[in-house]
Amino acid sequence: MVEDSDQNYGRNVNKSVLLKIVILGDGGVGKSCLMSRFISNHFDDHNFHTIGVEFMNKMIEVGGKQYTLQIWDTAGQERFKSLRTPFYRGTDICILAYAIDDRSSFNNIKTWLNEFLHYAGVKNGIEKFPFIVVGNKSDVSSKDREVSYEQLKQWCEENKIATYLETSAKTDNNVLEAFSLSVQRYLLLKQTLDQINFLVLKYLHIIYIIKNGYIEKTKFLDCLTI
Ligand SMILES: Nc1nc2c(ncn2[C@@H]2O[C@H](COP(=O)(O)OP(=O)(O)OP(=O)(O)O)[C@@H](O)[C@H]2O)c(=O)[nH]1
Ligand SMILES: [Mg+2]
Repeated sequence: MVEDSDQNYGRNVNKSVLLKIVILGDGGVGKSCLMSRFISNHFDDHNFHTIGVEFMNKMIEVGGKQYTLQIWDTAGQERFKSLRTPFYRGTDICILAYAIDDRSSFNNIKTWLNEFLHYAGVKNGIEKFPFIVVGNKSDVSSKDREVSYEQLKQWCEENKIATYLETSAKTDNNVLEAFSLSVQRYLLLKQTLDQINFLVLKYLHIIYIIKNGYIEKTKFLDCLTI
């Protein structure tokens, strides 16, 4: 997360939060289409695979506050692994995508999760990082569906991921909701982490204030004014 602020005569006139989001998943699940639907409300029925990574920015309002989402669309094909993984570091939110008419792309979500955890250097555990699992192509007919919503729900519960939904880049179903939900999840987890990172401990007659893992100050109870 980066806070951008423009100073004007010492006043803070503009403050926006930049969040880096990466979209991961097998080739062909619709990652690039999800990004272009969200960025420019456009759907292209093309068949070009992404090579490496591409990123685009878009502003979004969540809870009355503006966020600039920097969305990194990655190449899902295995041969591009070395081109995409260096971009995982510094990610704020990770979208794990599969296509509901492609069972193997759903089975591979775990591999994508592990690849991200490894290269992004996530140490706090899955449940403390904002992941969102997206089952794309929800517009396909029921006879072509290979993964049910129940299976998505069950997989996410088993893997401690609280945020998931089905989308369609083609019919514009739940696309804005997916990005908005991911920011909400990010904010919720950040709030919880901030609380954990600010602890006031009382031990014997001394108060310890622990902020971001460091002991910031200690005071004797007698002269305490926090
Ligand atoms: N029916 C349907 N087709 C979709 C949807 N989203 C994408 N597609 C189609 O799926 C194909 C692949 O879409 P892409 O967005 O290029 O897939 P990708 O995940 O970016 O693939 P890589 O770049 O190779 O990793 C294209 O032919 C799209 O038109 C959707 O919501 N519904
Ligand atoms: Mg692509």
